[in-house]
Amino acid sequence: MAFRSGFVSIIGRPNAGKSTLLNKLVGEKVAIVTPKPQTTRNRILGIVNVPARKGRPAGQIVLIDTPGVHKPDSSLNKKMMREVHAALEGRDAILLIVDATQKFGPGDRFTLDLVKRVGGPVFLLLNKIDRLEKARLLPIIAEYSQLHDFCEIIPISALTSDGLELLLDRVMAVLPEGPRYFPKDQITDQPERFLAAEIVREKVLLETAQEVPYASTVVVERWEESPRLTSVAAVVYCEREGQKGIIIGRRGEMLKKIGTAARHEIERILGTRVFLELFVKVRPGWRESREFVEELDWRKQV
Ligand SMILES: Nc1nc2c(ncn2[C@@H]2O[C@H](COP(=O)(O)OP(=O)(O)OP(=O)(O)O)[C@@H](O)[C@H]2O)c(=O)[nH]1
Ligand SMILES: [Mg+2]
Repeated sequence: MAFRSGFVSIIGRPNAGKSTLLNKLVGEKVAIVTPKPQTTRNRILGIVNVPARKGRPAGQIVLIDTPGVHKPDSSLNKKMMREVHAALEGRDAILLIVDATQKFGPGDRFTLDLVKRVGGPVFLLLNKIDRLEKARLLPIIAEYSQLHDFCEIIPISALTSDGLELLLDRVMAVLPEGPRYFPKDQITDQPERFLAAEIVREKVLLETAQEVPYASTVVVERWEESPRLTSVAAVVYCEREGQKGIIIGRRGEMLKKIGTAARHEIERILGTRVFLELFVKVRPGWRESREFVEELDWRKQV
């Protein structure tokens, strides 16, 4: 059977489990994951090399993780929705993922309409079935099949990998014959320094509450590599002095905790020791600045 390949976007509401699914299918962490909605702010490519197995050809799936579909207010949120729209264009298939433990609401309706407008094969993934009683699944499948002519409705757990082999089989079946777009050992197109900034941001999101996670962003300002040590300086931007105080914490304890957790993870990914310096700066209203928000996009930087 001939090699197949294609571009497949993962679309869904905030917190549905898009980035968890991306990481599971890629087999490495390429996108950050937190329990807070609106964690992902950019399109993130993850490359999956699918081995042949009975009845399935070998191939390469280029997955595109996206920010959760929401009603944008700030410049940051508008940028996030532009990323979603960019991911919808010219794809070979779409994975529409929903949290099956949540009731279908107006936000889900809006997301579905968005996906319907672009056409092409759409798989509906009912995620988080590890938290759902089996008996509840059938009525949910019946309800969704009324809403759109999905290619297939597949119950999965991105957390436990339940249903993911089936998903790969089904996606491969709709992909065209095509080349290997990326070398076999490449898992993402993000530069390491951007992934490092994301990991710091993940720790800020995990450690802080209320408005602080949403008002924070991370920029790597210095990146120096030697064979055994990577030296990184990053700035955590927030919008107010009070938020800065929270991120730094009493006697700097919070920032230390964020830095240590991030450093361990970046060391694991890079395979070198990492010297990580973090600074916190206030930039009032940065989320409203279209210019600043665009500057944050690594695709604009490289
Ligand atoms: N129980 C369970 N939890 C899951 C599953 N998939 C994801 N989660 C959890 O759901 C939360 C959100 O996961 P993410 O992967 O960040 O969701 P997302 O859709 O990328 O969210 P945004 O980036 O904010 O749009 C995290 O706490 C995950 O651990 C699943 O299959 N089962
Ligand atoms: Mg995400």
